[in-house]
Amino acid sequence: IKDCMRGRLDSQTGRLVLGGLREYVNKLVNADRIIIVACGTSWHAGLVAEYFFEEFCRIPVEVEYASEFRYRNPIIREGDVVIAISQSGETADTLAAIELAKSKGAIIFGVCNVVGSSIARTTHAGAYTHAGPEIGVASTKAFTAQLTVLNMIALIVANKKGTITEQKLHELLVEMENIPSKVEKALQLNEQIQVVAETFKDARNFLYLGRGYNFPVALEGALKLKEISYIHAEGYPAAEMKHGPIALIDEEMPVVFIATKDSSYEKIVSNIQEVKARKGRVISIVTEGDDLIPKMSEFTIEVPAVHEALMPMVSTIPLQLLSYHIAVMRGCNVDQPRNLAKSVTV
Ligand code: F1P
Repeated sequence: IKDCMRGRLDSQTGRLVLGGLREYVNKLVNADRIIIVACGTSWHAGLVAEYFFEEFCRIPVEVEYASEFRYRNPIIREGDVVIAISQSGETADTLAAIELAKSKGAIIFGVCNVVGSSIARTTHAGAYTHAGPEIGVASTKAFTAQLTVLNMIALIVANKKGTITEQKLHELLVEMENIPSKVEKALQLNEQIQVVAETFKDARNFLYLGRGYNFPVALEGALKLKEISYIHAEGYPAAEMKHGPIALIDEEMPVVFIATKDSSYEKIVSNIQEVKARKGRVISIVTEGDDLIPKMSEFTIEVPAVHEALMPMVSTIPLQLLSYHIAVMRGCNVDQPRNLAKSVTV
């Protein structure tokens, strides 16, 4: 994250700069709509960005699976701008989605980790995440870095559009600068999370629930568990639970709530009550100092407080650790999960 942010705040002028956006930045500022295309974890980063861009830039955002987008005949109008997100920069579906959007006249921004990768080369402008090489196949630190860069882009656009006050911008930038130390704190939860992993390592299913900015985090937590532990897991918006997944809950079902202190806190407390009433086993990720949700949970993991729009960068960490420990305890190869490739190039 430090690398992502380095040099992004011009110390002379105090202005935000992202060199890779070049002359195209005004396309984003004047965009009528942003279409984000990506796959897997990168798609989840895109979902977080949807919340962030809509809140601070007031630009409508659509987040598309590149693997679907490329095979339909999407409507792209003048004024639409595409952002493609990819860790490897080589994902075939994302590349094909970019080519399709380009053929319809769209301007494409890339958010890639691998410098000089195919996606980085084919986009008009963009920014690298500089997360360093992902050793394992499953994306982890790339996700945090993608969120950092996407937030930076959104803040630059919001600043230029005037949809964010100077005070709010300053507040978010200060919070962003503090994220690395908060991530470090979250990593120290390791031993606590090992205990949770030990308890649930033989579970056959997991449910992950979150609201608002933590909804994509729920999806990402479930994906990490599937990818490296081979346990069936579903991520869902907590508010959607009553429209179906609630039927799955019984005394065997671990339910991970990403329930940090934010504007939907009270609502998620009711969702936890609904799960408890059906004897589901509640594991909650909460903000440090929360004294209500821990009383309702079998296990509680506390993460440092942070602005809700930035929370995904912190609340994802315990979920990654949980998947990691469960995978190791089940004897799975965390770096090279079965059936998965680092770059899905077909
Ligand atoms: C997309 C992705 C990863 C996932 C796995 C397969 O890759 O779905 O999120 O962890 O490696 O590919 P990318 O386009 O972000 O490189």
